Amino acid sequence: MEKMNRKSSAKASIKLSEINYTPVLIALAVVLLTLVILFLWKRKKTVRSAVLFTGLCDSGKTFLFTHLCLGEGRETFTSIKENVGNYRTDKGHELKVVDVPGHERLRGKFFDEYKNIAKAIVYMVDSVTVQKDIRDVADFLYTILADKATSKIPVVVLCNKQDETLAKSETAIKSMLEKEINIVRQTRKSQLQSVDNSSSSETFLGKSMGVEFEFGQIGQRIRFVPCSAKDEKYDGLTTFLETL
Ligand SMILES: Nc1nc2c(ncn2[C@@H]2O[C@H](COP(=O)(O)OP(=O)(O)OP(=O)(O)O)[C@@H](O)[C@H]2O)c(=O)[nH]1
Ligand SMILES: [Mg+2]
Repeated sequence: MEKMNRKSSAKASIKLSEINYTPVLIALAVVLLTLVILFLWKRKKTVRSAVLFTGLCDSGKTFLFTHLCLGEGRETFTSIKENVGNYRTDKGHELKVVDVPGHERLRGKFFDEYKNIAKAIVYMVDSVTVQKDIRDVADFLYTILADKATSKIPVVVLCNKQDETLAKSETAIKSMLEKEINIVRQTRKSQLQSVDNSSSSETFLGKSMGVEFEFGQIGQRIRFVPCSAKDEKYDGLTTFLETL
């Protein structure tokens, strides 16, 4: 009996030593490598590294971008694609700046493309035409502020073209936008009621529908800064960029 047992255990040990583990080890290595690559890729995608210049057409985004990142003011044309450059702060900190087109058919698409890597948003406003375009200016700002992807990053509403005599001040622009956001909020609510909003990435802005909207009601850091890219007066913006 003991003889038989010894025989069978010898057979088993021979079989185990005969197994070739190389393919199993290769498969494990491949799985592990894929997981590491996926992890790194996802991390890279969500690293917030860019300052996003956005806003309506003609507000001066590309003009300011060329000043800040290329060190010169250039004649600009309506952008159809983004400009990416680097800005070095006074403290020597390098920041990636992305200037995206403001055309109504493009701005939403570009915002969606860059919102997950944005570490701050510069929302550029043409202070001369803001009153005429207030619906669009407020609507796009609402989209940005209500988006969960950007709700934790600071926003600067840069009130450009202050060199023009008809330019509205940053305080006037702020209160104009607060009034208009009440209307935008109402419109969005009715739109959401007519569709399934369970997967919406949009949050409600402000206290409640019955309370007039004020920027102070939202937790996000938002400031209104005057600017004239033409006269190279953008100290408020560069001071903000130092804090990033
Ligand atoms: N008066 C005045 N004009 C400015 C200022 N900044 C930009 N502009 C002018 O505004 C116009 C539009 O500027 P752009 O930089 O092309 O505007 P944009 O926001 O990039 O526009 P899109 O690319 O269409 O989204 C240009 O003619 C600029 O010269 C400013 O501070 N003052
Ligand atoms: Mg442009």
